[in-house]
Amino acid sequence: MTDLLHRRGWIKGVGASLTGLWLAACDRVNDNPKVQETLLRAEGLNRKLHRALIDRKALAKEFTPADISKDFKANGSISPGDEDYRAHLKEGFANYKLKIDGLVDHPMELTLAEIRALPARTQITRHDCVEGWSSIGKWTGARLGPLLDKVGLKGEARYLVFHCFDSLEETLDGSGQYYESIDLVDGYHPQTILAYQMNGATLPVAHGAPLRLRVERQLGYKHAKYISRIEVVSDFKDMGRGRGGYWEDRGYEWYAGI
Ligand SMILES: Nc1nc2c(c(=O)[nH]1)N[C@H]1C(S)=C(S)[C@@H](COP(=O)(O)O)O[C@H]1N2
Ligand SMILES: [Mo]
Repeated sequence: MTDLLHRRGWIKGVGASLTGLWLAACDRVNDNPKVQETLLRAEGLNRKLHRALIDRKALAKEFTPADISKDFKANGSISPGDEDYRAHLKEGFANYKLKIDGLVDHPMELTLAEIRALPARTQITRHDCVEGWSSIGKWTGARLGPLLDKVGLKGEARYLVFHCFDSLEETLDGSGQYYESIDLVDGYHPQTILAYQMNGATLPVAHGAPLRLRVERQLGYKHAKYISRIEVVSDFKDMGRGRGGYWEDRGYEWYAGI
């Protein structure tokens, strides 16, 4: 993970410019107060960037079984009518396969049995929806980080796009189909999982069966339900209406960190 961030210049960029600034500050420009002030401000900015990255890797709060909501609200699509989804549901998802493709070395199609066999994590977390409600639930799923390592991300990979089975809005151009995207910091976050269980039971349809994203440092709409495909991209400009997600295309922020 740290390697990957290094490769993408996240950490290296911060470290290198800090060193550069330090050397410069100790050198010939030392006596120019104006330059010095600018340098100090830039260094402060780099520290903030570094701190921001560390903050983004921090864990979301986890709760105890006693905290689990009796009635976890289901929101948005709760029973997709889309034909391909209905067909999978009818078969109990026996022929469901999660596609992972795009900027990867080894595109994959995984059955639910294969997904259940991947390194898993269980967590009790609070889900916060922008509409102003929260619920606490227990989620079990495959950790996304190890799966990304397994498919192998290409150097240009920047975002993970989660394509979903459901459309919330009927449109001619397909832009009513739910989708969401996250960056690699969230993709590799230890609490980011592809959940197939909720509160110890098979994930219910209302909550995104057979597979939904839990990305615990983000608001509710980033947690894609009914996932059909994960596409690894360098950019999402040409997708949907270009803003990185169904709700982003309708005005919500792409970065919905909590
Ligand atoms: N595919 C899909 N994913 C989705 C939605 C949706 O309508 N379709 N709604 C989002 C919103 S706004 C929220 S708050 C959560 C709700 O998840 P829940 O039904 O498990 O509470 O799912 C998110 N993911
Ligand atoms: Mo939401």
